[in-house]
Amino acid sequence: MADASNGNGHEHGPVRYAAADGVAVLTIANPPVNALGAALRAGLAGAVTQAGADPSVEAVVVAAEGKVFIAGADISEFGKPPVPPVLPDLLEQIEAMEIPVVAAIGGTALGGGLELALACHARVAKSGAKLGLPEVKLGLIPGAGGTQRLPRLIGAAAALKLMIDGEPVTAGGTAPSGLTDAVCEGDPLEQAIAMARSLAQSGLRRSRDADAQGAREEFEETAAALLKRNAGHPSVAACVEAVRATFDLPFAEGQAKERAAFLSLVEDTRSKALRYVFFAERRAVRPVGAAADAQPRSIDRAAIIGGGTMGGGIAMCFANAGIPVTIIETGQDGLDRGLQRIAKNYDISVKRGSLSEDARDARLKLIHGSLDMESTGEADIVIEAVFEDMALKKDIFGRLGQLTKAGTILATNTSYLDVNEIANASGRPEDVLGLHFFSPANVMRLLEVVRGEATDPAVLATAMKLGSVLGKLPVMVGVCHGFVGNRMLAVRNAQAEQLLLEGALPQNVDRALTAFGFRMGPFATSDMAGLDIGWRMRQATGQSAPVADTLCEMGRFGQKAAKGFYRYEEGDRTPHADEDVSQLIERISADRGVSRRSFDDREIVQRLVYPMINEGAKILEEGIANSASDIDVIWLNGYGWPAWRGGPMYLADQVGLQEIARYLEDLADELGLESLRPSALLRQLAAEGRGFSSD
Ligand code: T1G
Repeated sequence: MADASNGNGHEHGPVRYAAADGVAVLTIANPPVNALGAALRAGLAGAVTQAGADPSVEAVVVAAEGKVFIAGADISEFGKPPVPPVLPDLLEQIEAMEIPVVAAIGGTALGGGLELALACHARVAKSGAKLGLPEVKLGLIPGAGGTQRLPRLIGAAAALKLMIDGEPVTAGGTAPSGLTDAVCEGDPLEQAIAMARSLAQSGLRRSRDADAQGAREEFEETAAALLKRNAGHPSVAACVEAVRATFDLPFAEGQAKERAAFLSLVEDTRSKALRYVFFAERRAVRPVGAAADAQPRSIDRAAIIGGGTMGGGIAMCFANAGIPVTIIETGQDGLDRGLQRIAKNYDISVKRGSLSEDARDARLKLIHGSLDMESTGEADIVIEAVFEDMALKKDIFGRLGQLTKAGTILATNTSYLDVNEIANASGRPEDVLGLHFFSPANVMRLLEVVRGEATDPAVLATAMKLGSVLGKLPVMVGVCHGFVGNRMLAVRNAQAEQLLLEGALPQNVDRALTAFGFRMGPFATSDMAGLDIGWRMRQATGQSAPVADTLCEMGRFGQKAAKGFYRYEEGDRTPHADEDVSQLIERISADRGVSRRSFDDREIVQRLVYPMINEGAKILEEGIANSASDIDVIWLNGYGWPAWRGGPMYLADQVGLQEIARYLEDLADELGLESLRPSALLRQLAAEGRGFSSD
């Protein structure tokens, strides 16, 4: 390897320069992910200039420290005044070099990181290195030549698919041929140096000089299919136009077209929201307060109390992470059903091709069953996932407090009950917290980590780390009825039900919310989950929802009863408006003397979302959530809030809190509901002309 000690070493900011035996090695060291911020771009420009000016240097290799080669442009710089050298100019400088520049890709290369490698004259990658252009996930397109160079290396159709999919491919695995020039096991540096030397003799080639690869009609067919599947996505159309230019325009003109589209998308509100979400999700998983300084405990064995849908899904999360787990049930039939459901779920994944048979078998070997609570004795964490009955949960935690070893974490998966009351029943509340998984637990990323008033910070730190180990998105929340997500959902559903009484029908409300960007509206969602769940909760808490309660009394529990708010054909989950329900709703309105009126989509969205935002403000006031962005992350990952709208609290800042406060005052007056009045925090921020976001 080139040695800086020979006097040819030099530091260019986060780039180490070391020339030896005719090859200059530029090593990027810009933790945590070598993002191409201004300092790194300047460092690379300086190092490349030094190499080009040194007559003893006949070739260059660009390498990087860490598990990530380059994570891409620095996303935090978007929307700010550009600082030269901008990335396209830097890449043009690299590509224009008269001596060969070879990329030694030892780890993940994404976005501008892969574009830098494409501008090099060759690419040597470590086997398994992830290579991708994920810009569409940020509502962007590659903005540093990727739409022009990649098609010239792997073909226009393949390039377009890779960009629109946004997922990385792996070197030596799923990467299309032409993306790399060589793949090696281990560190690619030595092979990259050898390739650089070889190119110095044989002459270099630039991807920009190649013709567009692949048949035009194949590209156009691919483009048409992708445009149809992603109708309305701003990045997709721009990507197609930019890649199409590789057939019709010289490189420079195509790159100019790409750059114009990229700069326009950077200013698009949808991209701004997606970039907000990128950072919000990374902030959310970091423990805060005393938990941030606490040492997490190790979790080598787990136990789940309850082998139902939730318990089985949670057990799968542990097995998927390679952690042995025991499911404890009260009867053999229940245990067998639970284990069979898990095996079936894995078989479905194998059939879909998303899981190998070996992986399935390995995971099943990690999942054990028991009828004896004593078998929790060896577990480092026990998660209770029985149905929502406080007396039962308290009995279980009383026994777990006796049966488990000191330091074992005891967690309840309750979705709304008082975690403090459950914790106190254990006799060791400091080891107890809530781990609110979302159904299906083996699929949904969100995990609300519910801190009890006595929960030890080390227990919280362990839970946050475990959440990430299980591939979840753990967000710390406090104890209240429904924590964060379900508490706001209850407010939204109450308004949805109220709208039915005032004149809307389920299909009107659901259509407004799906047009807003939700995959499903509140009524179709209730039918899918089962109306009886909410009915039981309302009966337990003395609440009522006239329409939903009446439907339950009629046995219309939703999809499982082939009718709820909608009716369903045999074996088909498509909701169909039901005239019987419309007449029932109109009757209930009449019985209450409510004169019905129509509502447009805009008013329906305001009616459902603004009270949710107000509840989010109360959640912040009470310290139940640590930040407004945590509330957004919960709604994005647990309730299907459209990511390109940022989240309810992000939306509030876009709408303006003054308008929301004014709307809520009017609504509270109209409905005579004091609970709808703007919260103190919302009123204060509105008066100060501020928003929820601290940024
Ligand atoms: N810019 C700025 N900060 C970034 C970053 C980026 N591209 N990527 C990661 N970070 C921060 C992140 O916020 C976190 O900060 C820390 O690094 C670790 O991240 C011109 C326009 C590379 C797979 O979209 O996918 O290039 O919380 O927790 O789990 O055409 O980071 O520590 O303060 O995610 O090991 C395209 C985004 C940009 C890739 C590593 N690139 N990054 O995952 O770490 S647009 C991306 C990732 C672009 C060009 C276009 C992942 C990772 P903090 P992390 P990780």
